Amino acid sequence: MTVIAARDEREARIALDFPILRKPTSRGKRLVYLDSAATSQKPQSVIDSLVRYYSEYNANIHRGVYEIAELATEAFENARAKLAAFINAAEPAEVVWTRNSTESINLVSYTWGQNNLRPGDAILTTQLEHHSNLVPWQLLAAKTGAELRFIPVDGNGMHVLDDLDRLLNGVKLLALSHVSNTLGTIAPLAMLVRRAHAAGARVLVDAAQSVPHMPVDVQALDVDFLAASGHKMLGPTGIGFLYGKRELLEAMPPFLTGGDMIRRVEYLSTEYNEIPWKFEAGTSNVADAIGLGAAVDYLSALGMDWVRRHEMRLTAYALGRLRELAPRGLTVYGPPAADIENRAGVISFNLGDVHAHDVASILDTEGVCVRAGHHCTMPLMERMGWPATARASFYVYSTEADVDALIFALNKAADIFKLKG
Ligand code: 7TS
Repeated sequence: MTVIAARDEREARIALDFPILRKPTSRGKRLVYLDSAATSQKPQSVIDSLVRYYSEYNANIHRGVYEIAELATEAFENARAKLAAFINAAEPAEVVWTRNSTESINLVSYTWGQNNLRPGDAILTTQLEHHSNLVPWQLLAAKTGAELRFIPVDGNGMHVLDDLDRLLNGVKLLALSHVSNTLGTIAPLAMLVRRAHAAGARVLVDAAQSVPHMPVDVQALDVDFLAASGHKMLGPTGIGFLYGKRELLEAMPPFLTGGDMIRRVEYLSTEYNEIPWKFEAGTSNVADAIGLGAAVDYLSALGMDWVRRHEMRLTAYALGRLRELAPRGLTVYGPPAADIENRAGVISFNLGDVHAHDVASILDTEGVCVRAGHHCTMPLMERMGWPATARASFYVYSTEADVDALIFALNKAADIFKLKG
């Protein structure tokens, strides 16, 4: 049984590439997956690439001289080159494989951070950050004696930049998310990078929610480091990457040590490998790197401009339809609907006083998957005074029919909780 529902033929065709979307829920409902900010679904081509690797050329890389080992090494390095081209890195060596955004950010904090920060320096971040781009800097500040500062946000979750010059004074690192995973706010990145560089700071971008959803050009943006996760961009779990400018990566000490990251080892000393392998100790996640390469192929074929336009259209449609529920107590958070240019396909909301978890549980009975809670941004929730929100998030396979299913299920929740309408 095919249970895809879409208004547009192209949308329907994309959804058909994702086998999980064709499988009804245990209640016999169509799966309406609106939690892509947590993790994305995987197209058949990515799943096939993993099966092909394991069934046809599984071998350890960078050491075998036999045919399948050479095939595995070539596919692994090819995936790195595809990713480098995808974000327009100057060369593949500037892309280091990690497990995810979290590991990428920790890598920079432990290596670059511990070697470049001292008492009197400052790290600047924002009030919007995911814990992954906050806790590493808290730790670094505690270890080095540096001060941790925050760019504030207003009630809509938009950056407040009036005081930027003062905030940037003495800053060695600006570490910020490109897109907020809770509110969908898109940071004015190009301007912030320019201002940070003018103040003598390096910039790390947490791109976990941007690289999957819009064109990101690391050279045009001139960012120093950028972190992202494969699983949020149609790729497998357990693989992510860190982009870093060559001169920075070369000057940094290794993070983890062991096999593969060495050129020559003696009993008492070691000469490290060149970048990017200096940062890839131990057997790499070969299969998932190759799978992420297949995901990059899929996204490149769609075109990232199309992906962004698709999500903008869908977000505008969803914000319009959610307004219908305002009389029943539905509140939408984040940048205003008119500001669609500054908003990604992430919509946080609450339905009256009903706890977001209860709303999400009722939506689940209709096959609609949303996340509820603090979204790993507890300080932001505290700043906004919200105990929790429910969050719908879109991706390439999301359709207007998915939004319609969300609205239908929200009306059901409002009926159950006897909210007027
Ligand atoms: N940064 C941002 C902006 C994120 O949204 C996430 C994950 C991370 C970092 C961490 O990514 P990881 O792959 O290393 O775990 N965000 C979410 C989310 O919003 N719901 O589940 C995970």
